[in-house]
Amino acid sequence: MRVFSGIQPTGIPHLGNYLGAITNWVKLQQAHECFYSIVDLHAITIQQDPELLQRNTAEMAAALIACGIKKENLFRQSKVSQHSELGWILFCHTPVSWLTRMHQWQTKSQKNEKKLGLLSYPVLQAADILLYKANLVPVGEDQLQHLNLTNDISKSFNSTYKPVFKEIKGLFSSDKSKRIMSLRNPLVKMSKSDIDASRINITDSPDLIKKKISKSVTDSISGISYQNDRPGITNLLHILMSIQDLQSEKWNLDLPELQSKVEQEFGNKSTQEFKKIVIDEIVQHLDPIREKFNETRHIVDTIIANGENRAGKVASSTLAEVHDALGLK
Ligand code: AQP
Repeated sequence: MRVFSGIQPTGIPHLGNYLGAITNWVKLQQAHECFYSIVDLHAITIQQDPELLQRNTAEMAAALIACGIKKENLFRQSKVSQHSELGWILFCHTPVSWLTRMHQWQTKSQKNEKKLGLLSYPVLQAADILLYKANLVPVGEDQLQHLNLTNDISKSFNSTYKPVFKEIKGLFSSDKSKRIMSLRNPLVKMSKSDIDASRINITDSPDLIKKKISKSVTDSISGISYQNDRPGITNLLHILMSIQDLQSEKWNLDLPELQSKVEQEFGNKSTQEFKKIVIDEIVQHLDPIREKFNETRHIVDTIIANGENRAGKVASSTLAEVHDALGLK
C-alpha cells in the first residue's frame, strides 16, 4: 500500500502531532511504501518570517528523523514542484462552496486575513495526497473533513476526465490519541499555533515538561477517574495511556474496563501525584528523541535530498497522466 501524510513546519511537533499522527507514520514504514512531506507551502498560508521558516523546516526534518521516520521517506513539499502544479489544476476544478464550508477555514479566517491561499489550501492538500496515488493517509481527527474533500475532488475529476486518481482512506490513531487537547484549555486541540504553555513539544527539556504538566488545567474533584466531564484529567490520561500503549497496548480496553483499570491504578492518587506519574512517563519517552534531535538538527538539508528525488519521480509520473487526461500534451 502507498501511504502519504504531511506536517507543517510551523514549530517543533507537539505530543498531539506525535501521538495523533507521527507514531502511525513510523509503524507504517515497516510494511508500506511511505511518503512523508514537510508541507512548507501550507505553512505560508499564514505569513511566515523567512529565516524562521527555514529554521523550522530543518528542525521539523530533524524532529521527524528523531521520532523514527526514515530520511528517504521524507521531503519538503516546495522542492517537488508537481505539488503546486497539480494544486493549480485542482483549483480550476473545485467549487468555492466546497471550501467555504471547511471548519478550518471558518476558524482560521476569523483570526487571519482572508487570503486565497488560506481558503484553497485543502485543495493543495488534496493534490499532495493524489500525486502519490496514496491508499492510506495517517492523520489526526482534525483532518477528516479535508480527507473527505480530497475524495470528492478526485471523484469529480475522474468522472469529468479520466480515472486517474484512487480513493483514499484516513488512518486515525486510537480514540485516546486522535485528538490530544491543549494543556491550558482541554476543550480545544493541542496546536503549534497556540501559546507554548498549552503543549508539550517533543524536544522540551524535563524541566519544561514538569512545569507545563504541573500547571495544566484540570479540576477540583478529588481522586483520578476516566470520565467525560473531566476533560483536563482525561487528556492527561490519554497522553499517559497512548505513550504506554506504544510499548504494551495495556490500555487497549473497552470503556468499562478502562474506567475500572484507571480506578485501580490511580483512583486514590491526588491530582499532583498523578501529574508526577504523567511527567515521568513523558520525560522518559521523549529523552532519546530529544537527544537524537540534537545530534541531527544541523545536517538535515543534505540528508533529505534523496527523499525529494524519490518523491519527484512518482509525482511527475502522476502529473503526466493528469496532463494527458486534460489534453495538456
Ligand atoms: N492535537 C492533536 N491531536 C492529534 N493529532 C493532531 N494533529 C495536529 N494536532 C493534533 C495531527 O498532526 C498532523 C500534522 O498537523 P499540522 O502540521 O497541521 O499540525 P498542527 O499542530 O495542527 O499545526 P498548527 O500549525 O498548529 O496548525 P493549526 O493551529 O491550524 O491546527 C496532522 O495529521 C494532524 O491531524
